[in-house]
Amino acid sequence: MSGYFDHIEKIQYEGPNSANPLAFKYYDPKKIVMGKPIEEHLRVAACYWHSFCWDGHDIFGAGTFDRPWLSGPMDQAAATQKLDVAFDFFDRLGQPFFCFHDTDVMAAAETPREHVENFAAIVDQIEAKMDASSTQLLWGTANLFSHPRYMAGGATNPNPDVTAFGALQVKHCLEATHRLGGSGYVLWGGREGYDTILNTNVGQEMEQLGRFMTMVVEHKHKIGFKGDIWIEPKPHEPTKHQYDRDVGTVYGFLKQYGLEKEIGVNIEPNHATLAGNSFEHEIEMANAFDIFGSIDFNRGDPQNGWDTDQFPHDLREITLALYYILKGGGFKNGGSNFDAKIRRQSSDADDLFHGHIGGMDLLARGLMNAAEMIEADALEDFKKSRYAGWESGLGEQMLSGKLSLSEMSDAALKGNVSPAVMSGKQEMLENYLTNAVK
Ligand code: XUL
Ligand code: CO
Repeated sequence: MSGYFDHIEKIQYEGPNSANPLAFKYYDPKKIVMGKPIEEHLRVAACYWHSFCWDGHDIFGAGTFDRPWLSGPMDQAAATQKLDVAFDFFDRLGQPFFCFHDTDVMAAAETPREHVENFAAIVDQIEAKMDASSTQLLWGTANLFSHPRYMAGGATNPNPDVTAFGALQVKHCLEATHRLGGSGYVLWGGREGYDTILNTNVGQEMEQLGRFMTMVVEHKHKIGFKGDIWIEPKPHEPTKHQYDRDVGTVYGFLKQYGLEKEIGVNIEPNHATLAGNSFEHEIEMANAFDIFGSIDFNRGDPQNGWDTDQFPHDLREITLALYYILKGGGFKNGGSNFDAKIRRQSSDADDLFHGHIGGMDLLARGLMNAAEMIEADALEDFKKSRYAGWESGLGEQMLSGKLSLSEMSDAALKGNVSPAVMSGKQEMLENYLTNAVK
């Protein structure tokens, strides 16, 4: 008990008719959907950074939240207090998982040795906390973007000494993730990109990134970590161009370095929309390439062109996302991390609960909708008939490599028919989705 959340009772499932804002209306963890409890489908996680490391400051103003552990230097005592508060929150919410960056949890460090010592000290404490709690680690990650040393990137820095510091952080964080039983390890390339092409050797930086990722994979196998490694795509912010801009780009990069069977993706909706993609497009691209891993659930704001990291609230979008996640086989080592922060004016301690409760209820509703859609799968049936031509005859022969371009062309000449148009039935399918969102 940290004392910080003492006024908040443990959050319970009370059902859709409850008027209690501090209760789950839909997230009934043990309820069976498609043969599995909701909690096992969703594997919901809270993130450490937005929930416990941010005091509400923005570029125009100071912190607005009362977070005593953030009021002074981030020394060992403050890191310990933060950990107490975080686990108090997880326990009251009944949170199955959490995610962290190394620098979120530890006392601040300047030198490599200090980093190793301070991180090791807090990992011991995290392990003790986890032993006394039901909250598990979903994934860990190293922060290679906040410290000024990383202003020109971690793996893609022009100075190999900076990359060596990054290697030290990743090595220790990957080992800690393994030790704490995490099921994934994330690499988000926040500054693995550039601000101006005038000072940047793109080809050189890609080579550095390719080798760095390969080293991470080699180390994973060396230490026997059985979880997954995921790259988190994002097109820009903080840098103008980030190399891991979206799922398709990440797949091309993985193929180039022979890593497509070793590394998957952690998809974030607000990153997808910043890249000009929809959330469901990114999920389906990952399914198509067989690199789907995990999700950082959040949303942007259509009027703002940056990563606002808000808690999700669009049931139609979440239903569709969960439909495609389930169609791809659902989460395995991955899960639903809320990489989301409450707004700067949400300054009460209980606002953190409202954000997570709303997000978890929304995911549970989306999951139930998606499961119903799959039961009588009108979208699948429609697509099956739409693409039926590719299962036999000319379509099958082309796909199985039996026809050359000339033979395909000859087949068109031989039949000499102008193919009939076939309706895509967009409105009918959109109506179907609208009616499936309950
Ligand atoms: C930044 C972002 C990160 C990653 C982890 O946009 O999403 O918090 O999730 O480094
Ligand atoms: Co994220």
